[in-house]
Amino acid sequence: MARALELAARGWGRVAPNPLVGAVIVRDGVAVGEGWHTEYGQPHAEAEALRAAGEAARGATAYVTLEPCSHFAKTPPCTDGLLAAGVRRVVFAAHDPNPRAAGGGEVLRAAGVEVLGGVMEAEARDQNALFFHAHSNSARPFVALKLALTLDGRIADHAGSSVWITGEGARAEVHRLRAGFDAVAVGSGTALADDPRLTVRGPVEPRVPPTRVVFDRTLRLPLASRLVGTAREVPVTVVAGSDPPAESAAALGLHGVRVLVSTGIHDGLLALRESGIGSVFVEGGAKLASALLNADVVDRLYLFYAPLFLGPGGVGAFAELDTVEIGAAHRWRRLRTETFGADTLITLARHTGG
Ligand code: AOF
Ligand code: ZN
Repeated sequence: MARALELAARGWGRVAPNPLVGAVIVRDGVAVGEGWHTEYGQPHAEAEALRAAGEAARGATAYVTLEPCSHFAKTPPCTDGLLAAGVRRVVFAAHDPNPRAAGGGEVLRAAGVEVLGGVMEAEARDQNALFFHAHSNSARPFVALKLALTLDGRIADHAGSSVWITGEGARAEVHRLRAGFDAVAVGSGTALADDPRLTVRGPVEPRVPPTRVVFDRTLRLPLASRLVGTAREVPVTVVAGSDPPAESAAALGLHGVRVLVSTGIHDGLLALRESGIGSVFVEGGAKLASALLNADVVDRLYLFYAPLFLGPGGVGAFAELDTVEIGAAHRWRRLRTETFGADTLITLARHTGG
């Protein structure tokens, strides 16, 4: 199953809004076929692994990271494929939250296949957190917050310069992460200070380029910014406050920028979801990061720590967080620690599956 999860990860950036899924067919203790969901609309992981295994699948065990589907949609049901191939046993990680496709476990069991579900389920749910969120009853997008920090929690020096905190490896990882989200967002302060592009320029080319989002209550985003200048190539959405300056809204609209009106951060997220954005990768700055954390709407944290200090004059990432007593503070769940050159990435989840 660990191998199947590894394979599933290869679909990052290519399969959303469908899930990352991996599968391994094992016979007599030997992997005879591997597969993963490579591309939205293409064959499911099980079908790929069965194709690779061929006749060797007869009497074998299939390990799949998601309960095999039982529905006809873009592709025929994987339950049919597994039965036709003569697989004797199916082990899956997470139960399918998609009501249209779920129930494959029962279908297989009724057909005489030995079925075991829930193996490495937590890992599988963490890997597919965006998919599980989309099938939850939450009305807002999945929110990930990424920050590049110094050891003393600064995201910029006293002059506001932030570009060189983390190194090249960490920056490449940020681009890889961006590719898996529907949107990449910053606050207006960061948009003004850095004039970012927020495009994906890394190891994974996203199937659909993420929408660039700016949380910009009073529509300060300059028409001359790189974001506005490229809004017709890769979409830009601005989340404004409830009464944005009409002239700015009209001018942004003329440049191809979508302006959403909101009464606050939570409402802004709902508006994004209504506009079709199921997941947002937020990259700061400090004000937006604190606002999201204070509103308790961050599902996942990607904290890149670079080995330097900038001192109290630097811009603190968390300066505007609400103060809480130690007994009441929420403890995040660590998913991973990884290193990228001199930098360390700590990935944390808010909830189970977050
Ligand atoms: C995938 N890839 O490897 C597996 C999936 O829209 P469809 O027809 O491709 O079906 C999507 C559903 O199928 C998905 O929501 C999930 O419930 C199930 N399994 N989907 O895209 C896969 N195994
Ligand atoms: Zn399937």
